[in-house]
Amino acid sequence: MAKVSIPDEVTAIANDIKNMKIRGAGKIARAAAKGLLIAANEYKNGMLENFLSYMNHVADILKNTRPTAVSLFNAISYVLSRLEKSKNYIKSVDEAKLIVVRAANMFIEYSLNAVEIIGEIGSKRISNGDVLLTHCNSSAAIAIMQKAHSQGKNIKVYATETRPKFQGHITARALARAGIEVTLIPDTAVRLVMREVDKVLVGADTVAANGAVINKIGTSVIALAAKEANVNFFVAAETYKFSPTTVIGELVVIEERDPKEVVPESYIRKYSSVNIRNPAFDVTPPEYIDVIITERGIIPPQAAILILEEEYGWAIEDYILQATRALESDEEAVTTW
Ligand code: RUB
Repeated sequence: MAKVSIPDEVTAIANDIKNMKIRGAGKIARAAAKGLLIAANEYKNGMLENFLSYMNHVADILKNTRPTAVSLFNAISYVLSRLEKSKNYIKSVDEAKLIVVRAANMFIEYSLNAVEIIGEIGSKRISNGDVLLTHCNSSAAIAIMQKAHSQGKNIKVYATETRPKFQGHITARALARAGIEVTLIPDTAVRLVMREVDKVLVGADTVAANGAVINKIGTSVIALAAKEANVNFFVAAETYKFSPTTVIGELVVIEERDPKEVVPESYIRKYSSVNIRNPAFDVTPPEYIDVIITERGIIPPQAAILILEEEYGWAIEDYILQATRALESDEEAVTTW
């Protein structure tokens, strides 16, 4: 295919995801869908034969931004699988563009609706007088707290600062704006305040087939402290945060970000002989999670596989087929050798 340029607006979306101007797994997914929509609309004077590879190229640029949140990959495959499935029937570029635009809009609408439904369903698990603790900045978790508050439940929330990028400050301000009593604490104060907490409520970047939840770094330590104190640990996650590739045993990649987010650039020279690591996410095992609140209902983490089968059965079959073929060709290579 001749080199096709990507619209500036799409490049800007990819950059914003990478440098975290757009962040949070749900927002990232919606931004990726919007990127595909813009790219389709901007495809000019191209041949239909090239449209699919152009869209795959745009998808690769968007996928190459942040590796952990599976919502990004699921949003892209939601849109592109619809194009792929209808490619033998499409007769013009305009028809192909329409499929992408419709699918992207459908995903965005589904996603916004899912967060609202999670708010509704999750609020039923919050009682009047509850003290909650949340980590990082999750729209799904915030939707639950806001809904519970709007139902007249008197709740108090501890919000962790969430080093090193301090997304907890965004959460604290959003909750305060909504009229909820919120206390901002350093991440290191979690175990101390846990004795006052009734429920921990966090979001998710990825839910694995075994029910493990991948979320902002520090989440798993909070889960440990909650378990120790016998405090319920709730996760709010839309179904497009469930990872189909984990069904065939793929591991979730944990993003490691620039050390300058831990030690600011102006100080970094003083640390030239210090190793600095900045992992952005960690894994909370299913044993530490009481429930996952999805737009399809509340499930124990061990039922994650059922959501995956229902939502991604078609994709999983493809992955299994691909994995079997890869295995067979490996075996063939070994025997030939
Ligand atoms: C954000 C984060 C959030 C989840 C869920 O990490 O870990 O808890 O993405 O958010 P980062 P939401 O700031 O590194 O993107 O519920 O809004 O999808």
